[in-house]
Order: sequence, then structure tokens, then C-alpha cells
Amino acid sequence: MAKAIETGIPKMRIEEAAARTQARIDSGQQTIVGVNKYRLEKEAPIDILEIDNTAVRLEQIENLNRLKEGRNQAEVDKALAAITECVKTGKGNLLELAVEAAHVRATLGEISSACEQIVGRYKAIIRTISGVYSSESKNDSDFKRACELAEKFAKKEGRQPRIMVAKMGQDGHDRGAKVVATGYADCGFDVDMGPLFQTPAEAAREAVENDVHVVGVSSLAAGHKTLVPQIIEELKKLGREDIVVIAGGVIPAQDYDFLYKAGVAAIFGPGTPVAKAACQILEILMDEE
Ligand code: B12
Repeated sequence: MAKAIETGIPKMRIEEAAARTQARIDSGQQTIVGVNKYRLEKEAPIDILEIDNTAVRLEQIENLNRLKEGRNQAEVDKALAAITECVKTGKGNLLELAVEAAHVRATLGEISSACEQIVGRYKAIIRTISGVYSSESKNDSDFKRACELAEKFAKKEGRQPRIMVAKMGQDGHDRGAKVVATGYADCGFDVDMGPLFQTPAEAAREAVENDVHVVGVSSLAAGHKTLVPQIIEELKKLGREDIVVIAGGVIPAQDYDFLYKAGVAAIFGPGTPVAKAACQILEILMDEE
């Protein structure tokens, strides 16, 4: 199993199952009551707690500064050096040393940096699968239409529509991003899947370097009101405001207006059939031309 994890097999199997399930839901072969069958005509609004991300961040920085002022730095340095030495030599109990470092108030970031000096930072290899969404959607009319529209776009533009699916901030929910990435690829898009935890500047740079037509931000951890306007701004700074920005994920309906005003062209929440969204994106792209 450890070897399988290193090669990314379990994650790929999970993603394959997720894409297949999404295709089965989208094409109506699998029922989710309230999502693709027996939908309410009008959904009751949900009371949502809104968190001020900027205030939380500033408060956290203040806490960290206070913690650092009140600790014995020599003790912290010694504990962190012991961790680095343990990683280097493979001798000693790393967990025990990490607990000791935490006792003298080393932060989690400092503890992991002490390891990182020797082993570097883990970088996930992104593998996207193909053919799974299309194999379940062959008879779905939206899927057929999306393929036709992608073809039409390619004929007009001389290349396939290109989308970058971006995950920014601390949001680790990549399932939906991977599902839509593989679905759009099967519809005829060239798809770039950005890595997890990008900054808006990094995502914008990658989008420009890859000369995409559209950036699709996938947001499930409530960062949308901060990160989406920032990536739009970053694209502007790079002189590429022509790149269309769309958003998807768990975004409360009451935030849609805010995002539209910030310049987002479309928003796709949970339950959106992938092929239907692909059609809408292609229509937006062709309108822009
Ligand atoms: C699975 C899941 C997880 C998994 C994620 C695994 C993974 N690798 O993705 C795990 C267990 C790791 C996890 C962790 C956490 N989670 Co979680 N998670 C979920 C859950 C149950 C389902 C998300 C999912 O995969 N859905 C299936 C995919 C296919 O659907 P989807 O992403 O919505 O995508 C569809 C659309 O949204 C849209 N879409 C999505 N992205 C894009 C992009 C583009 C370009 C387009 C066009 C469309 C599009 O199209 C897709 C197809 O229809 C949701 C609840 C829910 N039902 O949504 C909570 C949820 C997202 N999680 C939540 C929370 C709070 C957390 C944690 C913070 C919990 C904690 N305290 O630790 C952590 C955060 C970790 C982190 N660093 O981000 C909250 C977020 C609340 C918020 N936004 O304010 C939710 C909403 C649960 C809740 N009701 O409270 N989670």
C-alpha cells in the first residue's frame, strides 16, 4: 500500500470513481434526490456564518508574534536543530523531538521547516485521467452539444478551447476540480490543472504562460471573496484581462453578486452537470470573440 500511495494509484482510483459518479449523476443514470431529481422549485435560503478572512489572518499573525516574544529562543533553536539532525541521520525518534519542540513553543511551520531543510517539500504529481466522463455520457445530449461547441470553437480559433482549473489559498478540496478537469478534457478542452495552494499571482502567471482562454477557480473553503478578485487583478496586471474568469464550488448564493461585480463571468455550484457548464463556458468564450 505504501508503494501504491507513492505512485499515486489510490488517489487516481478515487478520482476515476468520482468522475464516473459525476457522469452518472449528470446523465441521470444515478439519482440524487434534490440534485438531479425531485428538485425544489425554490431552495430556502441557508443562514451562513461569514468569516472575515483578513481579520482572522491578522489576528493569527499577532498570536504568532506574541508566542515568539514569550518563548526562550535558544531552547527553540536547539529543539529545531535536533529535528534537522534526526532527519539527516535517521537516528532518533522524530515524533518525540517534534513534541519536545512544541513544548518549548516552536510552531508547526518551524517544525516542518526543520525537516524541509533536509528532505525538501513534498510536491504532488498531478495526474489527470481521461475517457471516464465520456464513457458514461455518450448518450447525454449536453455532452454531445459540448463536444460540438468545442469543435466549433477550435475551427474558428485554430486551437482547442484551453482552460486552467485553479486551486488557490489553503483550500485542499481538489475532488471537484479534478472531476471538472477530466470532464472538460473529454468534451474537447485542453485542460491545465494548477497545483494546490497557489497564490492568485502564481495562478495568474501560469494561466498567462499557458495562454489559456479561461481560468476556472474551484473554491470550497470560503476563500472566494478574497482570492477571486485577486486573480482578476493579477491577470489585469499581466495585461491579460481578456482571459475569462469563472468560478465553481461551494459558494453561497448570496456571494454571487459580489463575484459578478468583481468580474467573474459565471459561477457553477455543487450539482452543476459538467457538460452543461462546459456548454455555457464555450458560449461565453464565443460571445467574447
Ligand atoms: C469531500 C470533502 C472534503 C474532503 C476533500 C477531499 C478532496 N481531495 O477533495 C476532506 C475530508 C479532505 C475535507 C476537508 C475539509 N473540509 Co470538506 N468537504 C467535502 C464535501 C463533503 C464534498 C466536496 C466534494 O468533493 N464534492 C464532490 C465534487 C465533485 O463536487 P464539487 O467540488 O462541489 O464540484 C462541483 C461543483 O461545485 C462545480 N465545481 C467545482 N469546482 C469547479 C471549478 C470549475 C472551474 C467549475 C466550472 C465548476 C466547479 O462542478 C462540480 C461538479 O458539479 C463538502 C460538502 C459538500 N457536500 O460539498 C465539504 C466542505 C467543502 N468541507 C468543508 C470544510 C469546512 C472542510 C475542512 C475545513 C474541515 C476541517 N475543519 O478540517 C477541511 C478543509 C481542508 C482544506 N485544506 O481545504 C466545508 C466548507 C465550508 C465553507 N466553504 O465555508 C464543506 C462545504 C462542508 C460543510 N457543509 O461545512 N473535505
